[in-house]
Amino acid sequence: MSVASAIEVRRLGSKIGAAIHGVDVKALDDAGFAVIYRAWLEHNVVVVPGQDLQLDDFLAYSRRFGVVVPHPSKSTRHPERAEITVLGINKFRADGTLDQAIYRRGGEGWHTDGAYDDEPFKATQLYALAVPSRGGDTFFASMYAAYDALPPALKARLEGRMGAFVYGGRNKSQALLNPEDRDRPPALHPIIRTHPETGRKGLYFDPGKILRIEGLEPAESDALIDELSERMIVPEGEYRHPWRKGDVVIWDNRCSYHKAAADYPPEEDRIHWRVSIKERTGNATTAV
Ligand SMILES: O=C(O)CCC(=O)C(=O)O
Ligand SMILES: [Fe+2]
Repeated sequence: MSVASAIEVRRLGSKIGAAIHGVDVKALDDAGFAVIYRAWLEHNVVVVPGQDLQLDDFLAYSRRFGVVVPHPSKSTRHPERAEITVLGINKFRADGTLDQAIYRRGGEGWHTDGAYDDEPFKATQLYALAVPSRGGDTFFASMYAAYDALPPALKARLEGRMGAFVYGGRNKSQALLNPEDRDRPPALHPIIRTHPETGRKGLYFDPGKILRIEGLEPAESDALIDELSERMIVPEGEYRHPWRKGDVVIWDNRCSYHKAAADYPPEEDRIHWRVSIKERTGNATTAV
């Protein structure tokens, strides 16, 4: 039984990331879960190593964080559980060539999941089923640290400004979407976004999904997007996760960025189950 008193929280990065020890997420009472949830709000990325989960165990644990919804990329959904995306399978096409959209998924740059949605994913959680012999880490970085490090004049210039975000952004990178899901209108979010649970401000930004900053001339918007792309990652706000089979990792898309290293030997397996989690209140409908 995973009870609160047996749970140990260990910090990973200096401003982001914590590991939870002494837990079996299948047997976690409410007080034990409260310890994990509090650690997650404080550290934004939480790693629970050494878990042995079936599909429904992973879903049941994930639902404690919010509403688990199917991801818009229909072709990569698990055949038996639409809410679970399988990362890293079917990498090779019938002709033997590597499908870069699958191999490099999440590796094109720093991002936050679901910014293209009016109600972006609160969290994303991965469960590692197979890890390669080298490479394949995931990088995380804090939006709070990014905001805190902005020059005061830039903070003032961004306050109240909205960003317009779409899947694929200015490059229209939509290879993993079915054609019928490709032309959705942009979602608008404040660039300086207050976290609904912690009340802290973060730099809510995603260079691969933002189209423009509302209310600016196109050239000024592009220049500001370039500047924010430079400023979004502050080194002391980073944590790099080296995966082990059995790791469960959840990140808070409201206050952190991440990217996959996309550098492991392609002939090796790197397979995760992934869920996308929305807030429990509000319009918790599917993202499609
Ligand atoms: O595979 C990874 O390391 C992260 C992929 C990613 O960006 C995601 O699942 O949202
Ligand atoms: Fe992602």
